[in-house]
This record gives sequence, C-alpha cells and structure tokens, in this order.
Amino acid sequence: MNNRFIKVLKGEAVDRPPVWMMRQAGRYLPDYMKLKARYSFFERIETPELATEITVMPVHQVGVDAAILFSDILVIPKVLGIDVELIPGKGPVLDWTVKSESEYKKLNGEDIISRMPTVEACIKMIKAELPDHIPLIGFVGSPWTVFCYMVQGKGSKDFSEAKSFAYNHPSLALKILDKITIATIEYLGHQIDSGVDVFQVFDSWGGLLDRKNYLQFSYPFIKRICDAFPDFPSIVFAKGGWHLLDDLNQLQCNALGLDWTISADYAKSKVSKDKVLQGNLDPSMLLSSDEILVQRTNEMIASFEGHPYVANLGHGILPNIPVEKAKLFIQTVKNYRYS
Ligand code: 1CP
Repeated sequence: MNNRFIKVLKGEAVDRPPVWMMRQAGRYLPDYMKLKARYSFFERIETPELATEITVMPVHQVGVDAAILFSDILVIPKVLGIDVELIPGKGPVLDWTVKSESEYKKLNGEDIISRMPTVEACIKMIKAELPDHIPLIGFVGSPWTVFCYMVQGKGSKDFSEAKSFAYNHPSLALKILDKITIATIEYLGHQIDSGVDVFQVFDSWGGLLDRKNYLQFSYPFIKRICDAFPDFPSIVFAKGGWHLLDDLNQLQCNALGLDWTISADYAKSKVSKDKVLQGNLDPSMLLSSDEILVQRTNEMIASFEGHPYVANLGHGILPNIPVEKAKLFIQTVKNYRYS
C-alpha cells in the first residue's frame, strides 16, 4: 500500500510526517452532530452505512492521512453482557459493574463475534468507500482501561473505585482482566480479518497507575495483545505514560503514542529508533490563534526530526474545536518537508 502512514510504521523514509487525530470521527464535526441527533450511539456504530459515513467524514472534510473506525472501546463490556448507555452531558454509563466473583461469572466471553454481527460489514463498506491511499485504523481499549469502566461503571477523573478494587482484590481483578483480554484479542483479530490496515490500543487510563501497578494490571495484558499480532502494524497509546516509556519500548508494536506532557527529547531518549513516535500536540492548542497553532505544529514536528514520526494530537480532539482549526493543523503538517 503506497501511503505515508503505513510506510512510516514499516520503517520507510517519507518526505513529511503522516497525520491523523485521535477521536477525529465525530464530536466537533457539525455533520456528525446531525447524525447524532437522529440515531442512537450504538445504531451509529453498528449500522454499516452510518459507521462508514462517520469514519470517512474527517478524510474529506479535514484531510487526514488515515481514517479510524467509528466504534468505541466500550463495545467489549457490551458484548460481555453489560449494557452501556450514553447519557447526554454525562458520558457512558454501564448497567452493572463487576466487583465480585458472581458478577465475574456473569460475563459471557463465549463466541463473542456472533454477538457483533455487523463489524465485518462496517469495515468492508468503509474500506470500499475510502480512497486507496487512506488506510483504516482499527482499535481497542487496553484491558486495564476497559476494566476501569467495568468496575467504576462510568467515566471518572481518577477511577478511584476501579483502582482500589484492583489493589484490594488483585486475584479477582486479574481474572477479570484476563477475560477482557481474551475477548479483546478475538475482537481485534476479527477487525483485522475484516480489513483494517493497522490497529491502535488506547490505554487512556494506564497513566493513572504507578509503574509497579502498571506492570501488574496493564502492561502484561497489552503485551498479550501485541504478541497475538506480531506482524501487523500497531500503535500503543498510554495517556500519562511518561514514567512507563522504558517498559512500553519493550512491546512488540510499531509505534508508541505520546501525550503532550512528554517532550520529544525525553521520548527520543527512551524509545528506540525502530519504534515510531506518535503525537503529541496539546488538543487545546487547536483553540489558539492561527499563527500560534501553525508555529507550535511546526515546532512539534521539528522537535521529533531524527526519529520516525506520525503527527497527531496528544489526546482526543475536543468537542469545542472549530473545524477550521482542525483543518489548519492537518494542512500545516502536510506543508512540512523534512530537511
Ligand atoms: O455520540 C457521541 O458523540 C458520544 C461521544 C463518543 C464518541 C464520538 C463516545 C462515547 N465514543 C465515541 C467514538 C469513539 N470512542 C471513537 C471513534 C473514532 C473517533 O472518534 O476517532 C474512539 C477511537 C473512541 C475511543 C474511546 N472511547 C476511548 C479511548 C480514547 C480516549 O479518548 O481516551 C475512551 C476512553 C472511550 C470511552 C468513551 N466513550 C464515549 C465517551 C464520551 C467516552 C469517554 C468517557 C470518559 O470521559 O471517561
């Protein structure tokens, strides 16, 4: 496949970095908000025509170099048997939480793909719709991040209930993580078989753990996912994971995502050159003046020169970002040429 994104992930030289934005499909796009008003969250995810329209939207409207499947990390709790509802203004709320042996036993990890009947059709329709040079990114949540929601039951700044549950009941927590991991690997295998070109593991809440707990509750499960697909292009993003870079550098993945708190120099000193770095503009920078946005974007790319690199934000694009600013960010990266 002749495109910069896959080339960079495979270690080939390119004239400028490829660029996409985490959470680029939805949120800040007015045309997405129209679909959101008409269809429920899981209708949008599970209906091939809707998932395709939303996935392809940022490619045409903003000009990104890769598309990311419109879905969510919470399809895993849902397929394991916990209903997930999106409450406006509140975010996802799970119908029940897993905090006991009997609740663990209620999780149904059998034959999960039969309960995700439209994933293949969604991915095939998206691939047929995307221009040839735009790859499709599949994704999953890291088992720890999905566990956070399954124990806490909803979003949280600190996920203190999920963390304290893991600290107090490590053996049950590890069993839950194991069940999530098995389902996640099966689901990712299905995404790959259906046609995604690369995958990203979102460890959005890994950085809430100190290194010792990370090595117990998050790292081994991400490692199992990477080891299950050793030859497939892959990215691991651990938000807040500056203290984990030495460990993440050991993973069998092609790229590591960085949030905006990690400097390029620090990341370059920790991550070997055979791993691509991805990131890491502060999403709030897209609320700056055009002049500052262009300057900071160019400075960011320059700071990563000398290391294989994919330009991105340091976390998901914010809902209040004007589309024009997202376009300017993407165009600025596209105008850049390596010296
Ligand atoms: O209908 C809506 O607009 C609801 C908002 C929304 C959207 C657009 C949710 C609920 N999920 C999504 C899609 C989504 N989620 C994508 C699709 C592609 C894209 O937009 O790029 C992706 C990649 C995700 C991944 C995701 N979901 C993560 C990991 C990335 C991150 O931001 O850290 C997490 C933590 C979630 C959980 C989740 N789902 C939805 C929300 C609002 C949240 C976050 C809840 C919280 O604050 O804890």
